[in-house]
Amino acid sequence: MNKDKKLIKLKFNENIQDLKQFFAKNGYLCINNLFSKDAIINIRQEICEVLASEEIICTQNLLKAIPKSEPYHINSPQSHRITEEVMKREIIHTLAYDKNLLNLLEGLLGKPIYPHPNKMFRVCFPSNTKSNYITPPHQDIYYIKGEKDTFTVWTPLGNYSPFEGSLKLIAGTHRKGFYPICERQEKQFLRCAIANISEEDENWLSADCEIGDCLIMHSLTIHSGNQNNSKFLRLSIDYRFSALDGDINEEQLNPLYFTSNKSWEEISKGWSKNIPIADIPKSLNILPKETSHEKVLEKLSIFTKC
Ligand SMILES: O=C(O)CCC(=O)C(=O)O
Repeated sequence: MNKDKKLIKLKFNENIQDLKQFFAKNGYLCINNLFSKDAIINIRQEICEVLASEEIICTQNLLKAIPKSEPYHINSPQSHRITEEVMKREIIHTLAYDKNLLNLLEGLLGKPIYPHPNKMFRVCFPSNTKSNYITPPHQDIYYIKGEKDTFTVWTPLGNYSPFEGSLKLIAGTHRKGFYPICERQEKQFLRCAIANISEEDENWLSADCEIGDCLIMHSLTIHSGNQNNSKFLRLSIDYRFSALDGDINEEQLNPLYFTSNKSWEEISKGWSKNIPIADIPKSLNILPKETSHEKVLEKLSIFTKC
């Protein structure tokens, strides 16, 4: 039984000043029913098709996502193949332009927002498989760099409680700067700079999510996966957004695993809508990926002073 307290869920059409105040204080917004359930189920279906074609899940009852293989390794040829196939699915990218989402993020930031072309999806295996497939505690700013006021939007592709491996976070950590990084422990499977914070900390809050919900976090908010105790894969996608006229790390403009995969032009061939994924707005200030964390932390934030 997971002993974490629960994240507070809010509605996207609540007063924007109230939402902004909540976000500035807590570093997160857990929004109920932001996306259409059909859109999320369609994304899930497409990811499941890719996983089935790689024999990761059983093809009968595709949407149940029962694994039939051991976890594949991040950065393995199989993981690159899966990523490329998933990223070719137009529907993964169109969701980042959802009107409700963009209105909400622009309302929080108070200026036009830019959906980062680089997107992630997660396949979290049950804890009874060989590897411990939990995302350890971290702050996204470590990887994303660019603007301090970058939003992570984590979207579950199923109904996930902490038992099924939903996300958890510590509210208010975005106001405490950069947490020291600790050594990777042997049991930790994912390549990730782990924030030095105890799993036993009593301030962890876990999400209890339904299809259509999403979790918006500040780039400095400490968050982590929960162990997936179910027998199904936990599937999710995560996007990043920041000011259209702000700094951005060049890596955020590329597809995931750019070096081993294809360009946006190749990935987006045949898409029906004109998603401006390869058109980089002139208003952005592109920073080299080697930019230091010190430089990023010098940036101002409208959310960290409350
Ligand atoms: O889904 C997960 O396990 C991790 C998600 C995450 O860390 C993120 O969206 O930044």
